[in-house]
Amino acid sequence: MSVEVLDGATIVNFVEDEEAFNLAVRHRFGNLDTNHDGLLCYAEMLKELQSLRVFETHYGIDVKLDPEEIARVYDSLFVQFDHDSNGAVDLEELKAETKRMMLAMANGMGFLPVQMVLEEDGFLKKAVERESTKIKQLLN
Ligand SMILES: [Ca+2]
Ligand SMILES: [Ca+2]
Repeated sequence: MSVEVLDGATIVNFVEDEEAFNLAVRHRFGNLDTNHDGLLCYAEMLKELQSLRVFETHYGIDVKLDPEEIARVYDSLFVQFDHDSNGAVDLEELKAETKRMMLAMANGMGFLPVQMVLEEDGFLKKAVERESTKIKQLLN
């Protein structure tokens, strides 16, 4: 985990950089697909769903949720990724849904930079890294 400052544009630039984004999704997919069958089942997707941190509040207050409620939310998130409803998430589905979610997040953030705690190796972290490499290249 690390604290980074990012804004909507950083995310949009990353998602629209086909090469960088595809590479990040493929890398993520490979990490999640622990049995290497080219598909993510629910158990494999759980790690990704948890990293979306839907239960984190913005105010640092821990909400107590019962496990059934949490399972229901993860179920509905999984269905959102599984576009063709075959019970597994393939690379294209992961890519499409990650893209959609990141763009939605960027929309919500607008142009004001916000400070966020980012997971190492997560998509947002990659977006920030990509942006800072680009800035360094411009400065050189
Ligand atoms: Ca698998
Ligand atoms: Ca599917």
